[in-house]
Amino acid sequence: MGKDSIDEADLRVHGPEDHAAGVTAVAVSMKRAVGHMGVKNTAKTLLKLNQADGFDCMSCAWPDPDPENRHAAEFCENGAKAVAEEATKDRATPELFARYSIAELDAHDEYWLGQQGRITHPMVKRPGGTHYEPIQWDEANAIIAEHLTALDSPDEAIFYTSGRASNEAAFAYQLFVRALGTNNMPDCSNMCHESTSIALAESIGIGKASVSMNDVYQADVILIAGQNPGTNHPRMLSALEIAKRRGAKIIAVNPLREAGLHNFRNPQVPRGIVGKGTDIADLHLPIKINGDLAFFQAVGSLLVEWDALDHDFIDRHTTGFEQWAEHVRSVDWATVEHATGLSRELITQAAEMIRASSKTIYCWAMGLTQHRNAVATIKEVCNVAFARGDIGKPGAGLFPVRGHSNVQGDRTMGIWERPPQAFLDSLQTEFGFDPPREHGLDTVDSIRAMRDGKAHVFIGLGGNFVHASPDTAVTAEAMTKTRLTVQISTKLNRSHLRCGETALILPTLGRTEKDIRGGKEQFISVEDSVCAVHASRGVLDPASPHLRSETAIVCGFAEATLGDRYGIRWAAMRDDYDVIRDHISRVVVGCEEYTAKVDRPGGFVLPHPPRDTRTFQTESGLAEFVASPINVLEVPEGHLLLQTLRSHDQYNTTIYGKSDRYRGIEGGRRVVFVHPDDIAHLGFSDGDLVDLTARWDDDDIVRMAPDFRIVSYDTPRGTAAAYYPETNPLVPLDSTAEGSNTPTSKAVIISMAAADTSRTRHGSYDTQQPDDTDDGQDAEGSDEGHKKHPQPAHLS
Ligand SMILES: Nc1nc2c(c(=O)[nH]1)N[C@H]1C(S)=C(S)[C@@H](COP(=O)(O)OP(=O)(O)OC[C@H]3O[C@@H](n4cnc5c(=O)[nH]c(N)nc54)[C@H](O)[C@@H]3O)O[C@H]1N2
Ligand SMILES: Nc1nc2c(c(=O)[nH]1)N[C@H]1C(S)=C(S)[C@@H](COP(=O)(O)OP(=O)(O)OC[C@H]3O[C@@H](n4cnc5c(=O)[nH]c(N)nc54)[C@H](O)[C@@H]3O)O[C@H]1N2
Ligand code: SF4
Ligand SMILES: [Mo]
Repeated sequence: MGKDSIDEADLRVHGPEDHAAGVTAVAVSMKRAVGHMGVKNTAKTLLKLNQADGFDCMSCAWPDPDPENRHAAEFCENGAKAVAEEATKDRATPELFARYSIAELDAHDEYWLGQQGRITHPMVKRPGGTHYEPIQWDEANAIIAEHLTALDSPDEAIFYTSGRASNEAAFAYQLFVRALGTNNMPDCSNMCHESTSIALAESIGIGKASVSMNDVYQADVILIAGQNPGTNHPRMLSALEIAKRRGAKIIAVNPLREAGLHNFRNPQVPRGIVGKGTDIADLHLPIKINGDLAFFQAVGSLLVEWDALDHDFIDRHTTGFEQWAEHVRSVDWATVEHATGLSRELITQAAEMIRASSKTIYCWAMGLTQHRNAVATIKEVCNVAFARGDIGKPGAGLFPVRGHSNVQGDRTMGIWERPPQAFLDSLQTEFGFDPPREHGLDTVDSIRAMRDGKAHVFIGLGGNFVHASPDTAVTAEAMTKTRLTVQISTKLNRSHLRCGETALILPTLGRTEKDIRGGKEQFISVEDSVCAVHASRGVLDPASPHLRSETAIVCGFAEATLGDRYGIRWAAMRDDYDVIRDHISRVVVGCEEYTAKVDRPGGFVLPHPPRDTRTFQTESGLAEFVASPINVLEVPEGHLLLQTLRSHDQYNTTIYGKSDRYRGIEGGRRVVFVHPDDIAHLGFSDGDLVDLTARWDDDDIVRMAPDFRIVSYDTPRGTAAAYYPETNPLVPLDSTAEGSNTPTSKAVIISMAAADTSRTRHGSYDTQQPDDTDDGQDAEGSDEGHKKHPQPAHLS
């Protein structure tokens, strides 16, 4: 597959930009919006985007300012692109599915698939079929019911959720899954901020950010580690600009000098258009990939050495300080410098800024969470915050910036394979059945279960499981072994093509669209990164009359499967989301009077004990200092440590376009960014075409992604960067974070070899497709499948 795997003929490399946004951002937003939606719908949607009476941006989970402080244009370039992508006038109709077989569709890349437009009809692939064909909703629901009922145990089914689902859909979905009898609810969070959820739960008793937007404006110092806000949370730059104008200092901890961390030209104000913009980072630490645990520990060590500690907070609210202080006092600077690639002077400068600040906010995203030591690293961030008393006071706090726009809300609503017992108790009281208590499967374990023939049905509430998950070849193969896959989707993606024996595509309304049910206009609700929950109402007519909302789809197959088991009123919930919200009011802590509260302008903020009252519902009842050893990830000679990241023109596996303006890439995505000295050292030249190979010492599989152009780039020696999802075939399924099981997408040990141009060209991951992956090995003779190799040990 992937016609454009090698010949990204238009690829041009300009070198990175020194600022983010500016007038180009506005021009790009408008061009995309008008190109996809036309002038009328552009005006209709963009003016309602992120407004109190409009719809919530479906892109990232960055919070909105208070309703009275919102601009008329309260969105960014990437928000506009997300809207354009959903509200496009293009349609993937039954004719498209009749014209192309599944195999032919699979020959195209993710960009092409998305460009076919919105799916208009429920579609089915029947056993042995080569094409998708239209199907009626009732029959689709009957197929789901039949397959689920036929299982020996409900634990043989997997119910995935991507973080765009509304609170109402998520609540109904988890209710259905638990009434069926399983907690097999993997979600995109498992690949995203799971390390955060686990670390924070242990350190502060709740897995969410302890700050509000106003805190961001008031902070003295904002530290941003492992996050690229200019692309992935662009409106964060507006908030940082406000903070900076009030005197805040910003520290960026990032292997790359990302344009958005450098300078921001706010297109909403004149100085952003004609002026030089606002410099963002006062201090940039170009850390080596995976060096953050050592970095934060070194900062902690200096704070202890200087006695720059909030003793009052430490005495009253924390436990474990002495052991931690003892541990960091003996930090070995040579190890720190080796792990971080940073000098002691630079780290000291950062620590001095934190010492001088009476209120610091610590932000992080995937650069911290997708590592083997991610949970320990995030606990180390907490340690530093505790040492400074930076939690539960204005202008300070922990700020994991969430990805998908409602990923946090989905968790609040119970989408979790490890649900808290108290949540299950409330569910039991409300609905009168005893929900399953044992933990379910997360994303990685779900892949294993399907691969090993232990799970036979996969249902995805949004997302693109096949291409978002690690080890693409293994995941794709696992999916094709199932009896039934069901994808609730807006647009075509890889997961529709690497599917089960029977496969359903259930097309859904998106956020931009009006949702009329039971004769009235329904609204949905979402939660952002700072625990603010509010309503969202679409404005456009649905892309097709055959679409149903996610909530209606879930209630539909739930009723078909469970009938009136436990007396759950699926039809009532489907036709009036207030009925679901009444249940939420009684089941979810902090959501009393949910419908009324959520529908006020700006909604309401969920309780957060550490933020609100400095109370910590941990095992000890206190904020917990945790000491962790520093394990340096050693990369063997001849190899590089690869991080897989997002371009400025994609939303996860949805590719909007093939450029990455801020990093100076145009017209192609198969590039690998490498330091010029490493390029020379490894015997290559800038622009060479290479195959990337990854090895993982716990198995003997050689994973390969072909045909990447080397781009000389300012990344620390020994490290490399390339885009997700093209590089997902390189991420080993078993290489996950300790404690959270999150794939280590930011630390893959790779080597480069001159591209094998004699090979028949395939795209992205088909080259990984072994003849038979049953045991992860492939038949001899397959040119580029999984090959057995003796493995050097290279992780310490
Ligand atoms: N436009 C757009 N917006 C998005 C998304 C999108 O795809 N497109 N995705 C959404 C989702 S689901 C998420 S989770 C977020 C993701 O938001 P980010 O986490 O910002 O996304 P990534 O592109 O993965 O970028 C990771 C950043 O971490 C840095 N990094 C990599 N390894 C390390 C390390 O070891 N240490 C440190 N300190 N830094 C490191 C990289 O250089 C990069 O700047 O964005 C959300 N918003
Ligand atoms: N190598 C590598 N892998 C990664 C990451 C990485 O950094 N590197 N990041 C990980 C992270 S942070 C995440 S969150 C996951 C993302 O994993 P997913 O959430 O599974 O993937 P997405 O690409 O966001 O899903 C896109 C699909 O969602 C569907 N969709 C869009 N809008 C809607 C809607 O409103 N409703 C419904 N029902 N469907 C809709 C469309 O059909 C679209 O094709 O990927 C992870 N994988
Ligand atoms: S910052 Fe995120 S939520 Fe806000 S408009 Fe941009 S993409 Fe949408
Ligand atoms: Mo994410």
